[in-house]
Amino acid sequence: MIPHDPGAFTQGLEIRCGYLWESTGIYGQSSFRKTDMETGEVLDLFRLPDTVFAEGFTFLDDSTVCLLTWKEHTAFLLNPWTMTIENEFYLNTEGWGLCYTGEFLVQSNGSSILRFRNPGDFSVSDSLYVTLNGHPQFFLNELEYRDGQILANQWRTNRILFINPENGHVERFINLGSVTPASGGVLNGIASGEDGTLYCTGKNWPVTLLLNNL
Ligand SMILES: [Ca+2]
Repeated sequence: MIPHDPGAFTQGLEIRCGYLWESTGIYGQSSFRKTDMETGEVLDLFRLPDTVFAEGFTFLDDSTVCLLTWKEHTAFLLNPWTMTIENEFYLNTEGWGLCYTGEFLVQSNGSSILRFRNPGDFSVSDSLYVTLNGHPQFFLNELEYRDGQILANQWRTNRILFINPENGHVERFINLGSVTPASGGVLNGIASGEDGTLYCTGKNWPVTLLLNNL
């Protein structure tokens, strides 16, 4: 494990270009951060306007980040190196989690539906109804795309779901309850490393877990 800023109300986590990137929420405190993958140190921090509650994000390419807001009906495009807002899209739902398949942005909004959006204009291309053994899975939150699967934190649980993007079936899930730190809030951050290691953290957690062989 590596240290994690316990003041970070984590909403999104992703690894890119050798750094661990993070978004944090709360009105007046929302931020996008570049952190060190080995020490957890915050190396750069962009503070969003006080009127914005930041949510999940994903990289579209090495210099473009798409960042959701919760209820502000806006998705920002950021340059992560200059930490500047370069564009924005209208978002017609609540924004929760986001990942990128290389073709589509995949967005959650706390329901059991994932929306596939075109990265050029944020228009909806398709929707995916997520089920486990036929039962809808609600409160889908932070997302990560890895090896052809969509990984999703399920809000207020310690579960990470592994979802088939073709049919929405949860093919398996893991429960991190036994390794969740005693202090802090809910699990809410999944990032996939190049060697397959999953970096997992949560809202106000003191650590980020490094999980292998999952
Ligand atoms: Ca993620």
